[in-house]
Amino acid sequence: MAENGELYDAILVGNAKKAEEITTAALEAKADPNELVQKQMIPAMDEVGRRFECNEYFVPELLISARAMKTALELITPHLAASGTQPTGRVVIGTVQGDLHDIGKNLVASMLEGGGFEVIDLGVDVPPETFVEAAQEKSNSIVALSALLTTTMTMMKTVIDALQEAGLREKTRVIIGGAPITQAFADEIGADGYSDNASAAVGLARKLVGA
Ligand code: B12
Repeated sequence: MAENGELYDAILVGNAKKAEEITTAALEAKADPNELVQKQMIPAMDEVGRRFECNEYFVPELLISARAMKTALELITPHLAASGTQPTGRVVIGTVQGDLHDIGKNLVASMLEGGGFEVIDLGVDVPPETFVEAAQEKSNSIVALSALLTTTMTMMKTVIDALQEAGLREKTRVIIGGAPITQAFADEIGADGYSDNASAAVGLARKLVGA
């Protein structure tokens, strides 16, 4: 039997259909959605990453595991949102230009929604000007940037500079995250906050809006 959980196994082998069945059954049985995310889904993707690093998995395996993860996450998101409190603030979120990774970003977006934030998700490969336009349209937003590649993390500074140039920096809080990001990097580029996981991102966003 599954040592780390059946959902963990389904994501690890990239079986989206199984992941869907297990998630549906777990939610019907009133399993804690947050626990499924933290104890099975994220650890499964961590193991996928480890296998990729030691050449046990290649890009096709990453893709099918990512698809299984997304299938489960789509089912879980409404339940995370259902556990939320009062609307707390507004977050414009996206993965920076050049970067197509969106699992962590989607998780952060779901948790923020669950935490009562209105979330405007700009998707992946988002150019700096799109973040600026969204921040302009939705004033007093938190802009949340995700990057998973060391080659794209520098794009976060470009977004902060673009906000500054557009005269929006003062009224926009910028939070950043993703596997290669650190607090030191956040400090270096002048971001207002960093967290290494989706739950802490909610606490961080709440702190920044004074909730
Ligand atoms: C799945 C995956 C893919 C999938 C992505 C599918 C998708 N839809 O997202 C695919 C196959 C497309 C892919 C492609 C590539 N990938 Co890839 N990928 C991964 C993998 C295995 C897992 C990432 C993931 O989903 N983790 C699970 C989520 C839940 O974690 P997370 O993203 O870190 O997010 C959490 C926190 O970081 C934080 N967080 C994230 N964003 C934000 C934002 C804010 C505001 C906050 C506060 C917090 C926060 O909260 C999240 C939840 O707790 C990682 C390995 C790894 N260990 O990260 C490699 C990895 C990121 N990929 C890598 C590489 C090299 C690539 C490719 C270049 C491979 C290639 N040769 O084509 C391409 C690049 C494509 C591109 N232009 O973006 C490298 C990057 C190395 C580097 N130094 O930059 C990694 C690290 C693998 C490795 N060890 O070599 N990849």
